[in-house]
Amino acid sequence: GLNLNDIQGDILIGMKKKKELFFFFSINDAATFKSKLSSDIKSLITNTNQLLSVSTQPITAVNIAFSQAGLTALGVSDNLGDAGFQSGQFADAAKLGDAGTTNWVSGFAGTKIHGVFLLASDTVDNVNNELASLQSILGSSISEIHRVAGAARPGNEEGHEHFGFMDGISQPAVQGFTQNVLNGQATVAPGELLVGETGDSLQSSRPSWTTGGSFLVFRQLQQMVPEFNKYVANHALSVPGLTAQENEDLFGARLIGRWKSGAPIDLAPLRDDTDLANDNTRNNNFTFNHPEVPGFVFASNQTNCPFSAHIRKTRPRADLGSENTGHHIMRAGIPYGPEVTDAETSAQQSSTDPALERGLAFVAYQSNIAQGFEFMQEAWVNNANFIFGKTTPPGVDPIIGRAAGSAAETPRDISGTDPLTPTKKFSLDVEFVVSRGGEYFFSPPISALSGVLSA
Ligand code: N7H
Repeated sequence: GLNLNDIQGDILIGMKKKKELFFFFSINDAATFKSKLSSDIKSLITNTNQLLSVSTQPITAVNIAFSQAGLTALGVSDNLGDAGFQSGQFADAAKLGDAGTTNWVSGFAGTKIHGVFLLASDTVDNVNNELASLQSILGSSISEIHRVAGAARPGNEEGHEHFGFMDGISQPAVQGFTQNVLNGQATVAPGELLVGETGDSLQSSRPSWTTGGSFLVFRQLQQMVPEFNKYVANHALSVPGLTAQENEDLFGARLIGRWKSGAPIDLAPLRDDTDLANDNTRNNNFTFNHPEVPGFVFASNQTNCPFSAHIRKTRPRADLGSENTGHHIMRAGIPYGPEVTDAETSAQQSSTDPALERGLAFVAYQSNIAQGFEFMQEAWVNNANFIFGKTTPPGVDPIIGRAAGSAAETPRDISGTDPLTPTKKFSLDVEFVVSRGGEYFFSPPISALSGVLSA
């Protein structure tokens, strides 16, 4: 079985707090850092068992992860067996479809970042206190490179990302770990998410100290919210029987594959259904295929959900015949940045004020970056011909898709969004999500913090 006392808490269940700080650092003095890592830091790291019960959750949960440059700085020369991790995310920018690296935060550009602390709690004060104690333990052995302060959105928007859509609904269930598998949830072997566990195709060649660790992909994804809202308003559909507002909401929902409430459009194709959204026995229980509908042709029918919808591009369900694709990730991101201001809304201005940058602090865990995040972004999201075998090429994912190797704002043709004329294309010439860069990390088993990583 899995050693839940050794696996960091964020990987399988997420820290799920209202505030989460990502503190990116470099290591200046490896000897001091290692000694503190083992003597003081290790005992502050939150494991999976601690998070499973409210009574054992710390006030502020803490996780830690290292980049390849960080392992090298610590003198760890073991090959973890992951090419993406080894070269770092900056080297991967073109492959991911980032429009160059001019939008990258300077801290992410290169391989300066050695590690990241993830600090999660109910309040910013708790998070800052915990950070202060980590900094006082580590002193000048580390330097801050960058930070991203995540926060759940206020009031009724809690749990929703900045475009307004409920997030965190669909996650893979893990064999031997997930207690109640929900209808329509994909079940994966633990080794698809955790290095060295059953189902990790490189299990036999991983260094033994890495067992139970996971690769953490971090991306700072800026969201152009006023632009998105304006675009959706300007592209309202004209489905008979719907009000103007409903036709506008339907266009937005068809970009994502879910309504803002979280209800899947595959089950609620015309209007939002909040009962469906709130019922976790139903809100994942769909496959995009409808054999129960007479004459339904899976290769051409986009009446309920476009082939290009974000949740279909990133988890094609019945389109691939089986869930056994080997391309699943566990997501643990949180929004960052302020709410849209009245001035932005009334002026319908563009998101140009750096003080108002907002987006998603995207976090994905997997045992193999090439098969997880990279594959999803490159082979599915950014591939205009995926989902394969359909009568109309879907185009890229309208939310996060990029035309490969192109500059920003290159028009991308997307189809399927109009249920009345599913072959109709529209040309997307704005970027709703701009990559500000990120890094690839390894979230080690906690035992390694007083083992190989501090030796
Ligand atoms: Fe996505 N969004 O609001 O549009 N995502 N995502 N994502 N995403 C999902 O089902 C969003 C991003 C996945 O199992 C929902 O939990 C935004 C990247 C996967 O059915 C919503 C950004 C990648 C799923 C969003 C963003 C993915 C998923 C529905 C960037 C990987 C689950 C809620 C700013 C390359 C699919 C839910 C499934 C769901 C949004 C990024 C992947 C609302 C705004 C970079 C696998």
